[in-house]
Amino acid sequence: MSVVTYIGLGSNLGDSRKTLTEAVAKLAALGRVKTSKLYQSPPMGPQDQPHYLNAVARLETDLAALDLLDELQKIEQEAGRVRLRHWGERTLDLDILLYGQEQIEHQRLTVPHIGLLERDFVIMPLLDLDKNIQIQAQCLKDLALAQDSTLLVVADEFWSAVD
Ligand code: A4P
Ligand code: MG
Repeated sequence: MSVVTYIGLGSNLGDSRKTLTEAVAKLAALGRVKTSKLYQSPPMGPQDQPHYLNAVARLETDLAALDLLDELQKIEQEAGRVRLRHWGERTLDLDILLYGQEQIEHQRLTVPHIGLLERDFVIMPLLDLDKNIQIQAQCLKDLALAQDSTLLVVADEFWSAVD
C-alpha cells in the first residue's frame, strides 16, 4: 500500500541547485515523485549564512516511515552532507514533512515535522503541490504566512526534470 509523503529539501552550501536536482532523481527510485517550484529563501536562524534553495517533493512510496528516513539520510550522506551548526548551513537537508495522515512521535522521527506551520519555505512549496492541503484541520492557504510570503521563485515545477 503506497502512502503519500511530502519531503522538504533545503541546501545552502555548494552547488545547491545541482545537489537538489540529484536528490530528486534519487527520490524517484523510492516511488512516484512530483516537485514544487524552486524557491530562494533568506536563512532562518543564524543570519551570517547564505540564502537557501528550498523545495518540496511529493513522494508516493511503499516504504515504512523509518525506512524512508533511512533512505533520506543515505541520500544526504551521498551528497557529502556537511552540517556545521544547529539551524546553520548545510549541503543537503531532507525532512519528512508529512507521511500520509500519520502523527509519529519516535526518538528518530517526528511527523508532521516540527515548525512546519512557521516556515514559509515549506508552506509555499506544499501549496504548489496541493493548494487545499490541510494539516491537523488547518488549511495552509489560510495561514497569514502563506498570504504575505516574500519568497523568491527561482524556477517553475519542472526545475528537477532531467533533459
Ligand atoms: N528527525 C526527527 N523528525 C524528522 C523528520 N520529520 N524528518 C531527526 C527528518 N528527520 C527528522 O536532523 C536531526 C535528526 O532529526 C535526524 O537524525 C532525524 O532522526 P538533521 O537534519 O541533522 O538536523 P535538522 O533537525 O534538520 O537540523 P536542525 O539544525 O535541527 O534544523 P531544521 O529545523 O531542519 O532547520 N532557513 C531556510 N531559509 N531554509 C531552510 O531549509 N533549514 C534550516 C535547518 C535552518 N534554516 C533554514 C533552513
Ligand atoms: Mg533534517
